[in-house]
Parts: sequence; structure tokens; C-alpha cells
Amino acid sequence: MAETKTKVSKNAKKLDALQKHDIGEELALELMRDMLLYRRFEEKVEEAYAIGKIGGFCHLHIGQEGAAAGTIRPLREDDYVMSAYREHTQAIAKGVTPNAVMAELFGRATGASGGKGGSMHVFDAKTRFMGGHGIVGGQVPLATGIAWKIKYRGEDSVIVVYMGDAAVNQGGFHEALNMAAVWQLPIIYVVENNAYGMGTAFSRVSLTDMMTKSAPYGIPAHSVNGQDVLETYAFFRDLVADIRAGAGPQFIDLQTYRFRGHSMSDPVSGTYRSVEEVEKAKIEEDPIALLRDELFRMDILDQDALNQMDEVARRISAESVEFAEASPLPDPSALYEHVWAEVNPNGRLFFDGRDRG
Ligand SMILES: Cc1ncc(C[n+]2csc(CCOP(=O)(O)OP(=O)(O)O)c2C)c(N)n1
Ligand SMILES: [Mg+2]
Repeated sequence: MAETKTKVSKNAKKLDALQKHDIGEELALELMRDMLLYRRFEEKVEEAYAIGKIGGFCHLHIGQEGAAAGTIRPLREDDYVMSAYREHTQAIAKGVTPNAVMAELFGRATGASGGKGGSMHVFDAKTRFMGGHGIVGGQVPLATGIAWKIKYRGEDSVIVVYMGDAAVNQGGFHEALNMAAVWQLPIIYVVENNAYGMGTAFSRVSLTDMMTKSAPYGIPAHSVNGQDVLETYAFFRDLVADIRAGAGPQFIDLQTYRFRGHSMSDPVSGTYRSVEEVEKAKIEEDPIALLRDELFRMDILDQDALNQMDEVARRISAESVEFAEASPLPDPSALYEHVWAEVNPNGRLFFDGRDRG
């Protein structure tokens, strides 16, 4: 290809990818930093789990980083996020520190949930990250309740609730969407559609396409490529603005793919998908590599700058492990906090035993 032609096409590409989505160069680099941090953080989790430092169930988000960075960066601090159990990176994206997430995984008192929630129950009311939920689909009605509270109090926050593709066959999902539609609540239902619920392909448990799932309730459905973080970011930025302006509930089929097994105790491919399928996705659908190639093509990033970003991501992740290891276990007395109910003199039920008069 002639040199001039290359230059022209480079410039055209630059105009194309950034202007198409109205995303500035610095923001594109931020999205890269976000995803690198999520990848390196999860690799540290994987390492710590393998040597027995993290116990219980543990589900990694590796391969799905675009779904965290692209959907949460457009939110404000006073917006809410609620998720399922594959939520470490979404917690970090919403503002929970990597230290507090890693310490939670290590079961330490400095963890986001005081070390008593573990991998599936990272929770932080301060940053409005409302968990971390282990029951498939259980978070969907809860998040709808928060959306109702936002509307009832006349606030202009929104809530984004994530679920896996398997959750759309749960009864609570359908009841919640119906109520959200009737009340026109400010909520985005995001299906992180990685095509499998554990070892079961979505096509085996649903005769209808994902995009039809919200149709009975009159909730608009949108399909977004979650491996393209620029597309995901731009879509959510505009959608959140629409919801603040009163557009009502929305349903997103966010196409993604997980590069690891369902949980840390499962094989990467298993018998439900082939090694070739996973390897192909890792080459063709890695959200980090796709953005990298795009930024390289646009001359916004080069290998040296990328290496520096990666160094920072690795350092923050390594430091979170050091922080977790140096943190104390919860005091035994913490066992008795947050676990029992008490009826006050007015007949109201509180779940933390504190006397509220
Ligand atoms: C109500 C309920 N049923 C079954 C399970 C066991 N279970 C845990 S994860 C999972 C699969 C969920 O898959 P999906 O919703 O697609 O999320 P992904 O793991 O792909 O992110 C199942 C069946 C559960 N936790 N809760
Ligand atoms: Mg799934």
C-alpha cells in the first residue's frame, strides 16, 4: 500500500472510531486502563485461589471486561449498580477499591463486606454497589425495588442491574420487568450474554431469542457488542441520558464471552464447548486486544505506553494482594452482626439487631 494511502486511511480511521461514538482520546485511554486493571486483578485472584488463599466459590470476569468498563464509566456516583456473583470487576468499576475487593475475597475484616461475604457478595453502600448476589436472578427484583425507590423519592439516579443469560428464565425476572414497565422505572436490565449458564448453552433452555425476553412487558430491547468497549460505552452514555429524561426501563442483550471456566473449580472448556471455540474467541473477541488494535491504528497508543499502563495495572493488583494478606480476619464477635432479626416495639423488623427505638 502506498504511503500516502496508508496515511489517509489512518486519519479516516481516527475520525471514524472516535467521532462515530463521540469519544475523546483521553476517555478511550481510560477505558483501556480500566480493562487492563480488571484483567490483571482477576489474574491475581486466579493465582491466589489456586494456592488456597481464597476459599468458596469464585467466578472470574476474564473476557467480559468490556461489559464492566463500558457500562459503568458512563454512570454518576449517585447511580446504583447491582450484580450477580461474577462481580469483582463491576465493583471496582463502581468505585470500590481493588484493596477492598481483594480483601473481601480473602475473607478479611478490611473487605468491602467485612470479610463475611466473599467472592459472590462484594457489597458497598457508600459507592452504591449493591452486591454481589449468589441466587441466579435474585438481584433482579431487588434492583427493581431500588428503581422504585428512586422514582418514589423523585431522584434522577438510575440503576444498572446485571444478570447472566440463565437468569431470564427465572420467574422473578418476569415479575420484576412487568412492574418496572407499569411504573416506568429508571432501570437498565443488562444480560451479560456469554451464551452459557454453567455448562448449558442458552439455545438449549430457550426456544426464543434473548431479544424477545422483554417484549411481553413493552420494555425496549437493545443488542450491544460487549467486546467492543467503545460501542458499549457510547450506547450506555446515551441510554442513561434517555432514562434520566424519562425513557423508562430498558433491556440489553450484551453479547460477551467468558475465557475461563464457569467458576474456579470448573475446566475452561469442559464438555459443553470446544477448546477451539474458546481459543478462537480469545483471539478474535478479546475486548482488550480489540481496543488495543483500534488505538494502535489510530496512533493514540503505542506498545511502550501500553506496557506502562499494564505495569500500573499489575502493581495495583499485586498491592491489593499484599493489602489483603496483611489485613486481619474479622473479629469472632462480628459473627453476631447483621445476622439476626429483631422486632422493635412498633412491630417493625430489623435485621441487624440494633435498637432503633
Ligand atoms: C436459583 C439458582 N439456581 C441455580 C443456581 C446454580 N447456578 C449457579 S451459577 C448458574 C448458571 C448461571 O449462568 P448465567 O446466568 O448465564 O451466568 P454466568 O455464570 O454465565 O455469568 C447456576 C445454574 C443458583 N445459584 N441459583
Ligand atoms: Mg451465562
